[in-house]
Amino acid sequence: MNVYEKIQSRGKKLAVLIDPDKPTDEQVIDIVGKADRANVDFIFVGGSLLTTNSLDGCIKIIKEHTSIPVVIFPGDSLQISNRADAFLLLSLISGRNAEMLIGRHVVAAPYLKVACREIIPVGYMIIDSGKPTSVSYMSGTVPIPYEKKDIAMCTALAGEMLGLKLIYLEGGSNAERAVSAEMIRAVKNVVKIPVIVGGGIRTPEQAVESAMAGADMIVIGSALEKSPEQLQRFADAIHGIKE
Ligand code: 1GP
Repeated sequence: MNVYEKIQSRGKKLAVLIDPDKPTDEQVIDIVGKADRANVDFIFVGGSLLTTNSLDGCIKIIKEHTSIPVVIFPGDSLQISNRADAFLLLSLISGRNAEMLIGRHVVAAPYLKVACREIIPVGYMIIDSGKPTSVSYMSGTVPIPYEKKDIAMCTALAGEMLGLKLIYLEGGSNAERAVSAEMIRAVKNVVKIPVIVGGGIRTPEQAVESAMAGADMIVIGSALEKSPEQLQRFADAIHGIKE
């Protein structure tokens, strides 16, 4: 089963996001060990701005310690490694910055073709979460307003019609408030492709609320950087949801 087939398979999924810039090698090994024991579905690797050339080395360490699929969730087109199982090719469909919709992809395409065994095109949607986040600043785009679920719905629908294979509702790393259940529900109601939700989810209860609203996969980064011991509870909560 490839990564996309696994995302589509039955049951809610949990992905742990590792920003290769932040943790030490020991911290990466620790979180990967916890993810392995908790049967986490995916490990996402990437960050809005990497200041060290750490992506490839980070994936190498992860691969040495688990067989959980590793997926690159790139902050920019330089975040490429042939060690990952899949690459999320993000088109920032909530914005109107041509570079983030197609421009960077053109530059990266020949490298991706050589380096990546599975490329998954994603409709990436940044949702306003109360204050500017790295991703909204770095992408030079205006997020969809927090309560404008109609805009989110039509944007996701257009993304699906364009042939994108996933929708990612992004509140932004460490966002003050996560994407609302109402918006997740509205988007899930109109698209058939899987919906991923991340950004500002701090507790297993919040993760369950997002999943029950329709998220097929929840991504947790910051909360686990602060308290990695929460990982088992997140996994139990997400995997305990009966569909
Ligand atoms: C950020 O969606 C991810 O791109 C995860 O966000 O770090 O807030 O969990 P957090």
